[in-house]
Amino acid sequence: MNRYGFLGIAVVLFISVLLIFSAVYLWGGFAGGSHENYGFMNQSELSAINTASPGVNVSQENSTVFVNGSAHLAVMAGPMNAPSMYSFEILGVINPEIQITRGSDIQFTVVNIDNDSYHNFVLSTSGPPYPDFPGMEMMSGSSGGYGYASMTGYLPPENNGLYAYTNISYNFSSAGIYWYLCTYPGHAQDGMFGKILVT
Ligand SMILES: [Cu+2]
Repeated sequence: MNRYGFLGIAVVLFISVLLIFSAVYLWGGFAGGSHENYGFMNQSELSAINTASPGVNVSQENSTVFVNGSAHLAVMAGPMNAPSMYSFEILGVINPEIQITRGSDIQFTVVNIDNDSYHNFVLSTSGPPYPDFPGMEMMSGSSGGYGYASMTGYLPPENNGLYAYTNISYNFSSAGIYWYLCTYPGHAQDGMFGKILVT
């Protein structure tokens, strides 16, 4: 084999390694990253999940959602028809109080229905007032910070009729007060939060 043969083999090997690394990188980046952990649903799928599951009752006048036992709750982030875009909507109620019986496993399906902003959904033991960047303090766990129980990554805004969503489950094993909020800078500060009462 002459030197051009070796050169050819070297080039083929180089390109192969490059392709393999690219594939691993892209797969990891799109499928494995914690902040990419969401799917998309269309309008009819959204309508299908946005109903009260067994054990869930709503009081519009009291802005309260009652959950008796383990259940599923669909949470809409950034409803465009709300007085403020910094809102959650659960079963037609803006930033409702959620009352949960102790020991319940709640599966939240969080859907970003906003057409121009990212949102997330965080369960915390700390209530308002929230600072501009509550997420940083929750993550750091610094003293006087905001204890967080569970959180989703940021969901991108609606795009071409597709809504980003993710699921998050939490077992409310002890009685007390929790809060749900969006930690996108400024959102919780501007009112994107609600109370959870576990009894
Ligand atoms: Cu938000």
